[in-house]
Amino acid sequence: MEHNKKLSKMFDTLSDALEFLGENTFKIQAYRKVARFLENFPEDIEEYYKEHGHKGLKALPGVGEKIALKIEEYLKRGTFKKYEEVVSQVPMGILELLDIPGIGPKTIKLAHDALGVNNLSDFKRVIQDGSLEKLKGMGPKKVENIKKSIDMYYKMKGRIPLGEIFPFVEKLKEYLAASEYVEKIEVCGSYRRRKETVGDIDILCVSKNKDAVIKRFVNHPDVSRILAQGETKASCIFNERVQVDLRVVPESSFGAALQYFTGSKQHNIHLRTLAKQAGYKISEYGVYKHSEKVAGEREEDIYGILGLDFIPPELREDRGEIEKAKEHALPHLIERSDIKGDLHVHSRYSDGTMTLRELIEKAIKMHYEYIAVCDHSQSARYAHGLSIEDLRKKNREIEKLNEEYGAQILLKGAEVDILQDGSLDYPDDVLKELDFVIGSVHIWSKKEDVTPRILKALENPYVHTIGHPTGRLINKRGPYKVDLEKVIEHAEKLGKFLEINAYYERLDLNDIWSKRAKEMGVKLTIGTDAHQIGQLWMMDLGVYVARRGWLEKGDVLNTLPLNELLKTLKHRR
Ligand code: DGT
Ligand code: CA
Ligand code: CA
Ligand code: ZN
Repeated sequence: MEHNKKLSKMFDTLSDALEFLGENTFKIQAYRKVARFLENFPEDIEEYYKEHGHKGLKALPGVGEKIALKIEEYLKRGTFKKYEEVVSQVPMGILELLDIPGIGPKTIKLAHDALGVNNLSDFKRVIQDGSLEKLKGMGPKKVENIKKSIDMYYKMKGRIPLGEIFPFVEKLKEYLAASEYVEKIEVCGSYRRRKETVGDIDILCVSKNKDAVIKRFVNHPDVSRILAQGETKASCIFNERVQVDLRVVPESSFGAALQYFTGSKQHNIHLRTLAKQAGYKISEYGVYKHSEKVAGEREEDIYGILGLDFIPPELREDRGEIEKAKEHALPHLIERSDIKGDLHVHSRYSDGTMTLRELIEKAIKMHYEYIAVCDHSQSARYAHGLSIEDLRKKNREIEKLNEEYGAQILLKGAEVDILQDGSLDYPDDVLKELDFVIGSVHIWSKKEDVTPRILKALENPYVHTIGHPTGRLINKRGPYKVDLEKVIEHAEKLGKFLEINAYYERLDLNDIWSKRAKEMGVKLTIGTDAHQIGQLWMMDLGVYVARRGWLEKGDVLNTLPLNELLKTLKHRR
């Protein structure tokens, strides 16, 4: 799918560049449409082209003769002439600016034409000195939003969403573990703590042949650059995107190194202070008392010797876990195996690619008791929302399939838009026919506070949970304006739930807000928001968020077996 992504990005850049150059809008719209289509196209465009040829390309929505030729050219030579031509007319610094989500080509063009802005540092200067604000059509509000977008861009640049890197890291670990010389291997750092984004990847291993392991590492086919290569350490950039550090340590200090390099830094600092008070010294080599080594091989012992219970990596953020470990009062964290089903997936009925039959088969494969099929509602034109008639048709198909499989595996669900006035996008008598209802805000204006809409939606007796409660997209856009304390309070009062959306770019609610919800007495539902069969694994990511949020099995609705789940869902009405 690399080609889909890259080509989609190229069409986006092409449209941005054309817009910056002041070209005709019809073409630009066409390129943008293709970019969006490719982003979501479930098949590999190269495979598709091999099978269906030029004619097949033209059959795709938004693809005419000219665009088909561009795609073909790209598949042959990795780029296309139109792209090269246009992009070469735009200064490099402008291209970077165009890449920042939240700053449009029109604004950049304006700043370029009127103030000579050619790159990000020019742009920051004209924000600082107030000259951007004075331009026609700008003003303080707009500039404020641009500032926020730049901050976000800086903050996120380089940090990679956990879910994006996860499959790669697991494969790399397997690749290294396959060496006969690797005795133990563990990925540590923020990755092991399952933080929502990671800066770099830290791998630790034990080996009797350090040299062979380091060679195997730097010779991996995906290495684009070797940054450092020593006797016990190496650092490489993989796929021009992510830095991986490998350290080979002796068996006798593996536990200490694991503890040290898992972090977080704050957690380690706190732990060291505690150790000092008890007369110990901790380092990446072990725990020492009067220069005698008293622990180091096993990670549990590092905590044990200080009188602490073992602290799961997801909790190691210095948010009170060390105190709780001392009191033997750590939460018993939820496990992936506690999850009995997925409470948010989309089917082909709306904007997903899965048939209901594929979903039921997948549920069985994953040992799920249920999957709630929550397609978009009628006014969600952007996502092929279902008319009432189609929703009912889908419900009947679900009933028939469940009957065929002899169990209520697919639940009749919907992800219903919370409309401008807080009402829901289906009438109550339609919602009543559903097993599970998610209310979501999908459309909002920048200045709008959506809190009243969500509070009102919670009051609808048929709504069970609020989908992706903040609307943020990691690295792409911040949350909408919402007072989550109020939302949680209201959900608690009404006995409603809130969602941990496990889609890798959302992870919404996040760890901190999930913890807050639990503290305030609200349970969470976890759903992947999968649109394709290859996305249901993201339940893992949702469980990581829950664990980082200190949640236990009882805090998550979809740990319930089917019968109890259905009882709970009905009871809430
Ligand atoms: P990242 O890579 O930004 O997502 O975050 P981490 O937590 O993986 O941080 P990284 O890669 O810089 O370092 C890995 C671990 O090494 C970190 O979690 C804790 C440990 N560490 C790094 N620097 C220090 C330090 O100055 N003091 C202490 N106590 N530990 C450190
Ligand atoms: Ca790291
Ligand atoms: Ca590192
Ligand atoms: Zn949604």
